[in-house]
Amino acid sequence: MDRNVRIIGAPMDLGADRRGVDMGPSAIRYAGLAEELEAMGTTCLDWGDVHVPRPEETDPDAGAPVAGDAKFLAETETVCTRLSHEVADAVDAGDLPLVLGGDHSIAIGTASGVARDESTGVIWFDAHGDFNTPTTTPSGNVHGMSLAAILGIGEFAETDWAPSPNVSEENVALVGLRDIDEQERPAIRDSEVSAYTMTDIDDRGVTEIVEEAIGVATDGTDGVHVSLDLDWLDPTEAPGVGTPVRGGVSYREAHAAMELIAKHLSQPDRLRGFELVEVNPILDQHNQTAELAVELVASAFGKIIL
Ligand code: B3U
Ligand code: MN
Ligand code: MN
Repeated sequence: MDRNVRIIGAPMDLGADRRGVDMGPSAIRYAGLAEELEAMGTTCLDWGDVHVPRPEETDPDAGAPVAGDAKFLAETETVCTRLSHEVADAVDAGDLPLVLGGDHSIAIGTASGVARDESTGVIWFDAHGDFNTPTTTPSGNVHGMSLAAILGIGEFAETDWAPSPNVSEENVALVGLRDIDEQERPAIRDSEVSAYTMTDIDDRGVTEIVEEAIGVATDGTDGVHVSLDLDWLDPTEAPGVGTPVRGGVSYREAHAAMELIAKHLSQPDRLRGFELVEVNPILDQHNQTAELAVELVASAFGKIIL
């Protein structure tokens, strides 16, 4: 990695039901993120965390500022707006922003900052589609809506902070899907995003699928943002996530995918942002999931085995 990596923590847990994911940034730092990247010859700058209000400080009766059910949406807007500025500053300085979540609702802020000035493809590694809207969500949790928000789908089209206009559906690839809600299915099918399920990975292998996803994200864009939800992996490898789903990618498949990111996006320099989300240390075993997250970033940033 030739550029400096700027680490930005987003200890957000308002977008998910289970507390604990707010400790994700600490757990990932404790797992040796900066040390691992420095050992690869990459300069790491730790910018600290953006402020996230505690649920106890907020007014649960304030109501969502859009129709439907979206818990803490006003607070999510505040946090994502802050995060978007931090990320855009990193990009402006020529650094690579590496955002540590927090639940996946922070992706709205990360994408907004990464794609503020340039057309950006997105690769979304996840068991879930995150394609719900406030009227289709079964849970009211914004972490299950973040990709729809970035794309300005449903009620999010009425907000000025959620959509990232420089991210087009045709340049978005979801990889690893295996848990889609009833109303998410037609929404994903009717959109222009490319969606790859675990069945696709079984059929065609992770290499072919990820290369295709990289092709989708780079087609006509200036750069690519990678959003990595740790529940993309099988829970045997990544137990420390809020909503584990059996049947995810293996340890080796995950590294193979990240190595392809390094191979295809480093020359020329097309990686514009990277985020790690949904690490929940309370549910983890000996910080295993945070350690895995560090390893995967190292692979994505070009760690050479020999
Ligand atoms: N699709 C469900 C569950 C979920 C989404 N993202 C996560 N879980 N991590 C929902 O609540 O929208
Ligand atoms: Mn997600
Ligand atoms: Mn997920």
